[in-house]
Amino acid sequence: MSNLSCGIVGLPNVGKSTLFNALLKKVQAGAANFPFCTIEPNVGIVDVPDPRLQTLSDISKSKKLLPATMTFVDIAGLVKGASAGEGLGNQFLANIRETDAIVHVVRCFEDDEVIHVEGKVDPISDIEVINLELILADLQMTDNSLQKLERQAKGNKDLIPTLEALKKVQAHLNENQPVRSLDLTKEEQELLKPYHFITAKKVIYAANLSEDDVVSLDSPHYKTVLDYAAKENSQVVPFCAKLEEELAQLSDEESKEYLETLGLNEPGLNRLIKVGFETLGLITFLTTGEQETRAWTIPSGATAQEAAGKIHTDIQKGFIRAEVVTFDDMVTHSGRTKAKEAGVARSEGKEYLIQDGDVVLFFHN
Ligand SMILES: Nc1nc2c(ncn2[C@@H]2O[C@H](COP(=O)(O)OP(=O)(O)OP(=O)(O)O)[C@@H](O)[C@H]2O)c(=O)[nH]1
Ligand SMILES: [Mg+2]
Repeated sequence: MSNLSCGIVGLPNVGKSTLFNALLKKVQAGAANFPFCTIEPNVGIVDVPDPRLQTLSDISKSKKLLPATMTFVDIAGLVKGASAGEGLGNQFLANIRETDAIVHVVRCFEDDEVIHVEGKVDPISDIEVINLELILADLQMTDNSLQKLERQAKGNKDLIPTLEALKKVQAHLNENQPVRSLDLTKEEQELLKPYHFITAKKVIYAANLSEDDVVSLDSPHYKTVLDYAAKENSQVVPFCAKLEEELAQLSDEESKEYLETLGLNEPGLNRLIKVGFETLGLITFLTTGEQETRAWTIPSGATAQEAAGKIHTDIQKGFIRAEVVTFDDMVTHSGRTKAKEAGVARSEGKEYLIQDGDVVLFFHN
């Protein structure tokens, strides 16, 4: 997958599909007030909101504007015992094995009309149910893989390091711990990559709050989620699926006005995507010209030459130099030409570490 992807998990009927639809700004997934509304997974690609693109595009009079994108996968809800076949089971987790991060939707809103599978709103207990099911799903896969690998390793000694690493994972999962909290060497991490453990991925808790609570952030449920997440170094993004659903149907202008009347400065979805970026250690660099203005996603710490490869392998191979102007300088000087005249365009070599918001022009042969 070339762009970033997130799998959405949570109990049934907590607002996963409502969130998914709001992200896509259209109704693609069925969302309704009964558990297991979603059966088949929904996959959608969302533009990463970045106001810098419009600004640059106006300066360059670009014909096209190409934001970075993020893929979201909305799957069936999990319940206690899913790994043993309860509810719809855990088979749908296979659809999010290869995503980069997990968005865990947690119900924090009270509403007697909306069915809660456990009968009452209790975010921590809900989180623990899901986290345990994710651990059990990884454990099932590990157990199966180990059986096969043990047989194969008898005839092929090269497989022994993988076997040992898997056993380490198995023991950890057996203690009800997620793979992400296991200390693994670089080698072990490489060997285990093909297994795509769900609990090795970073988690972002998306706390689904009521319309009032999302403004005041004064909900005890929300606070318990914050505390829980802090202990495992995970991020929490508060949002209100109902509100996001309404916002998604408005124009940008209307949505902005509506948010202002509520005292909010941006949609929760934008925060979710931003936090997704941070959590995965990603940054954006920009290219702009008459043809197009475009956002590119790279890992923080990527060099200019690596960034060039994002655009085309030829530019990476034949890299000569990168001419870098910061976004702010592009705005101050109304474009690259004047920025150069003002002496704020830097010429950087292949080892230069790209910074978020760099507007880059690559020279190559
Ligand atoms: N009051 C209120 N209701 C919500 C909110 N978010 C979702 N709902 C309602 O909860 C119900 C379930 O929402 P879905 O988005 O279908 O939930 P889901 O998590 O996808 O459920 P499954 O697909 O069954 O796992 C719908 O009737 C939503 O309108 C919210 O923030 N507030
Ligand atoms: Mg759903």
